[in-house]
Amino acid sequence: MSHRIQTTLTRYALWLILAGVALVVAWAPLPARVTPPTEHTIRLEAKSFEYTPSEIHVSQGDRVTFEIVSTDVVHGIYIDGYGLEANADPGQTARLSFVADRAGSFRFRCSVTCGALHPFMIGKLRVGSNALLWRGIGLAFLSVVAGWLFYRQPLRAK
Ligand SMILES: [Cu+2]
Repeated sequence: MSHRIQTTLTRYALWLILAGVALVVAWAPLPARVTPPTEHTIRLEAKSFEYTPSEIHVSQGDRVTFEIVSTDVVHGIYIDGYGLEANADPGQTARLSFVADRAGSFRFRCSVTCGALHPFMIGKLRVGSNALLWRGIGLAFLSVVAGWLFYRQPLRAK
């Protein structure tokens, strides 16, 4: 009898601790934001059949402005995942401004058929994760722990 009560108490205590940790993970202010949102103006040179630079790295939440300069024929840009598009006439700077609110690795590619190797005119935009992602990972981990606890100490019918 007393053993059963103790088991129940232990289980409640565990759940309480788990819930507390979950709240902290979800809401605790971070001691220092890893990187405050910044503005990037990136000159992106387009020529058949490449972008320079071909890889761009920003942090989630940053405002990004591409200044696309074509040095030969008409090129374009389409950013996967963001669904953004712009065309760049030779000699004219095309601007594409957006907030990098989605973390991950996205390809950008030429959106104007510009020649034989046009399909291979590809670059990469990497948007580094922010705290939100880490909180998500933390919570996912906790739910796994919770699931494991529940599995180990299933509620008894009586
Ligand atoms: Cu092209």
